[in-house]
Amino acid sequence: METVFRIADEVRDAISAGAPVVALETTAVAHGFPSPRSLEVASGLDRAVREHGALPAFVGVLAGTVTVGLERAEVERLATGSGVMKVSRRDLAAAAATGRDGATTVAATMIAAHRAGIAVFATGGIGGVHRGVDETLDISADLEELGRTPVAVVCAGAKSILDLPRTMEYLETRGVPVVGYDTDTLPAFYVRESGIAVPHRVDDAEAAARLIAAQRALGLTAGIVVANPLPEGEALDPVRIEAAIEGAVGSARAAGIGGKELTPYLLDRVAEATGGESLAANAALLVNNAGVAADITVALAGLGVENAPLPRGEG
Ligand code: PSU
Ligand code: MN
Repeated sequence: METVFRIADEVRDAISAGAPVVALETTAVAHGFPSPRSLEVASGLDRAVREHGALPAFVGVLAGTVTVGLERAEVERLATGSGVMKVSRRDLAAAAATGRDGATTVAATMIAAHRAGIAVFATGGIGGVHRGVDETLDISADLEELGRTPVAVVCAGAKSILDLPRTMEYLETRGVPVVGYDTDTLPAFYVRESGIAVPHRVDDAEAAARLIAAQRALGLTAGIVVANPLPEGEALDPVRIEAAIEGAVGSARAAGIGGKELTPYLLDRVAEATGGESLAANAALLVNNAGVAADITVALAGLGVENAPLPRGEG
């Protein structure tokens, strides 16, 4: 069998040297934006991480190899290619065995980041408990992953395409700290506040790093959600966005959309209903989260926190 897992040399060297590295996912880029916008977003993420003093490590699947630290051309291949799989935990082995290209979700990116020894990962929004869960049992694998894999995920909360109160309950059950970054409520992606209180708050990157370090020192194996509201000027009108989301959830139900197709379907409908606005906000918050994630990794390095040891026998 071909190599199923690979860490780019530059990323491996940085991790070994204890230098700050931020993992980045590819599903939000490849399935969240049409090309060529997806390429601009990828470049923006790369630049933000570097400007904040860390090394970016995009994660994705290239012809069946789960790769940490994609080259620019490889990110472009996933961002513009057709037939790129959306790969979550349950899809990793199939993608590897069949030699497919795939963009990794939050769950799959966490797995790869942890295996590489990267402690912090930036994304847009995490998956969660879907509205109508009583009938569908649709709960994103992202939540289970957060419950079992010790990677801190910097995000703008979750979109209200989800059932946010139930998403918070689920994270509580799985023992995942949800930490407001300079906020007391869960951000809801396009808007800065959901009105749902978060259990913990940090006011800067140093405080976030201390919390991550304490979680590790205690030997707790859950991930951490660092919930960072999008920049003030980028927030969308809450009434308008809620209407777009209601419409999207209704049409998904009518069309019988479920499983892994549901999240991308809802995101497309919301983008359609808001014109370019939702995409602009999405791009801005991704880049903003990448900068904060880099600040946190720099602070972690300052605390002398080692990345997780590299697993044996990988090349
Ligand atoms: N939520 C967003 N934007 C996204 C996603 C979720 O606001 O791009 C993507 C992420 O990659 C996330 C995945 O991990 O969708 C969750 O999909 P599912 O609900 O099928 O687990
Ligand atoms: Mn699902």
